[in-house]
Amino acid sequence: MKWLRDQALAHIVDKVEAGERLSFDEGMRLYHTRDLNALMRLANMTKKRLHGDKVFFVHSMRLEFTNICYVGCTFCAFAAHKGEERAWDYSPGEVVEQVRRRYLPGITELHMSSGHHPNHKWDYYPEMVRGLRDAFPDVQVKAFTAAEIEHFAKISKKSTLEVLRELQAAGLAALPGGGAEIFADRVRRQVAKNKVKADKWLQIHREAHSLGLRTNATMLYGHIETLEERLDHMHRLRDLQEETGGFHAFIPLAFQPMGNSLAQNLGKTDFTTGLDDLRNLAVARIYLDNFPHIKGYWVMIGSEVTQVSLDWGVSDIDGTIQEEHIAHAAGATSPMALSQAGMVKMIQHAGRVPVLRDAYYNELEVFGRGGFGRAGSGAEAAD
Ligand code: V47
Repeated sequence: MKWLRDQALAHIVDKVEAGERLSFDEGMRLYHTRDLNALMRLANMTKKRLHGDKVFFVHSMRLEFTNICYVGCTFCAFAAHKGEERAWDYSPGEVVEQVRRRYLPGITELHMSSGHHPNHKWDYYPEMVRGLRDAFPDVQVKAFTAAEIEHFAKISKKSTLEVLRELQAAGLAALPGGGAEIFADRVRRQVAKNKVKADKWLQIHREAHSLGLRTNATMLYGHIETLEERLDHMHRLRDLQEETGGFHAFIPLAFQPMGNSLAQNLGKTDFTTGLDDLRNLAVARIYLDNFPHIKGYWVMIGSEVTQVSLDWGVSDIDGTIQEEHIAHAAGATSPMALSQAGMVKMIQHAGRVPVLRDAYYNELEVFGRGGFGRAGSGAEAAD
């Protein structure tokens, strides 16, 4: 292979070409290689085998129904205490009103996750989902992280399985992947010591999959975790996916360093670098061979790196979003929203085929390749 400079990857190239699963040590070799061209090619090869040139996105809306939270994760700049001026807390009726106010025709996914509110009773949550389903029957509600599901189980004195079942009956379509952070105990104790434990997070996703609810998985990186701890996180997800097949997407979340005590205590003011983001996405694509999608999350890595990531294994770039507060509270410099036309252009100019999906990954519209190769052009070009 002319293009391979790091001969330590030769065996990995053979395995990826044959569609074989990598061991932990091989995954670590990918994290350490300086042969970025080879890493990119391997990720691209894996992505192409699954999706060809298609890249998925969703016309979506984000809503955080409260920022009041008692948990105290050290990376979080979003949470507020009750009574603070910047705190907000919508009733189920206000949630419906907020969605109505921001709704744009064609939106299919509503992504909601929020703080662990100290006072809301359990009924508040299924009532909110039912209200949304009745008011917007065409919108699929992807809501509540496994951390929130555990919180609901505590306040309702129900099992997490029962909580999931009742939310599903109320109209919940899928679970987002938040609350995973880093599974390794050493890190979890320092960044999210009062939140759902790693095994419980995995168990809740296992239960959701058993009910037919599809879910996502995230990983918060770029703070105090080691590369081994990142790969260990992926390894645990790969094992669960092997068991259930219920994950849609893996989403690395780049640490945003403003306004949170973790960054302050580390004296950290810098963001992850573009190459760290790309390497991480590529390793994820190659290592998580049983995950349908690796998502490039433009809110946290920016539109430019997200566009480049389409050559590094990414097959999904989330959605139009409308308004986002978790990353922006922590210093994200990305815009609050992208237009559908902007997302199509981003994908087309990377030489890929944009596919508008819904929350279940049904393909709603497949676009042409557009003006790839013609600078500044959005016009149709021959393939
Ligand atoms: O769980 C909080 C993270 C998550 C910071 O499932 C931070 O499609 C970086 O889960 N820097 C919520 N990250 C967002 C989330 C998500 C995002 C996009 C898509 C999906 C999906 C899910 O945000 C939290 C936490 O891990 N987070 N603070 C921060 N300072």
